[in-house]
Amino acid sequence: MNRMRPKSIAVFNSNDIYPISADSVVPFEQHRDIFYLSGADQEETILLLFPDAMDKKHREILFVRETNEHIAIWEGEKLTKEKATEVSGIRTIYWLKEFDKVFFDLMTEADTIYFNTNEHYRQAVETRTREDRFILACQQKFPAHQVAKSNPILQEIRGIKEPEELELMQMACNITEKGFRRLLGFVKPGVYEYEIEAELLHEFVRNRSKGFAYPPIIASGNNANVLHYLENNKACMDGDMLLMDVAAEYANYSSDLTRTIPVNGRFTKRQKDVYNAVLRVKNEATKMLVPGTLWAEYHKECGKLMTSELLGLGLLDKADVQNENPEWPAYKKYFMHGTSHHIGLNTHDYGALKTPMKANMVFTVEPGIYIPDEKMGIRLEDDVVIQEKGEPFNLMRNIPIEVEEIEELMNA
Ligand SMILES: [Mn+2]
Repeated sequence: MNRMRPKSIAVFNSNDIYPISADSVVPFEQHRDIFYLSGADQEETILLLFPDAMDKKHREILFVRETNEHIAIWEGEKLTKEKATEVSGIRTIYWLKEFDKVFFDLMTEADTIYFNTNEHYRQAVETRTREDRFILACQQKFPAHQVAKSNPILQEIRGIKEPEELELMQMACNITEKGFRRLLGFVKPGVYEYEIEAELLHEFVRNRSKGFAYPPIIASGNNANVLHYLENNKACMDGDMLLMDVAAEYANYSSDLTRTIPVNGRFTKRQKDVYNAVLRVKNEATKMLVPGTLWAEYHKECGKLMTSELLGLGLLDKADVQNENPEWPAYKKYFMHGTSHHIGLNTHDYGALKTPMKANMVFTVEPGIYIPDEKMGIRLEDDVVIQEKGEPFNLMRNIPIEVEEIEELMNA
């Protein structure tokens, strides 16, 4: 609210419950902005912020769907007014059916309306969200109001994590750790990728996670060279590597882990060499995640680290590098994705990307080397918190990553 213009209102809507067909729906996932701002994890909820409201009780209002005994019996407990205050800290709670009237009245006091558009750098939304429908209706009804964007404010504040958020993210990482340790004793030649998925889900859910923070990638052999492989339906073969990009959510916060292990529990010399090259890039890249670093520059430096490792592995030669196209450097043949993204309430979270990094931003670090000719794709990924001073704090510091430790645990 401190960053809003004078005499302005901001409105945030819940996500819809998305239909499948007939009466089936996708399990509800709250829009992360209204969740971040209010803690309300329920459909058909609206948050309204109006710092200059003439009536002080209208500075913050949460509108929730009116609950009753019938809803309680069929759908379970929904937010009552008291419970909504308890969850959000907001004193003024109205039923949703009062929204139009209250909103019209407040809009007559306001000059500007903040709309919550989705400006995430990777967004590709084709459906019309509840937020989109609100914006269209509002523009029709209040054509003389000025319009402003909530998104840049949210990108900035959500990008820098509060201590409470870091605690929840650590919890998510700890649950992920339990899942990973469980599967180290489970993976062996002949196991199907989906069996590993089931082991992970079991461990996540019994630790009070809703499940995977994002669709799990469990990719043995050459499946690891399909970056967004989601089938998870092949048998893991003796001698192959197994790439797993799998992590738990906790309290709507994501963790994001990648580990690559040998199916039979022992790395070959070549597998170990490629693995350790990726690990060195990860460790060196992590050191660059300090306040002041620019995301774009960081990625250039990661490219240089990777180039030198690929030369060492004999995958590139000097001529490849000397003749490389600066727009698509030679290393991209084996490492074609980014090294880091913000992580938080969304796995690819909000956060400033064009201004220098700041303390308490949380980033993944996830270099990889993909060699289809050698039936191998190796990626390693941890989540780290930028510190005021010194190297970042690794939320996944306890999850095994060294070759020796992986081999020991797989053969215990
Ligand atoms: Mn990631």
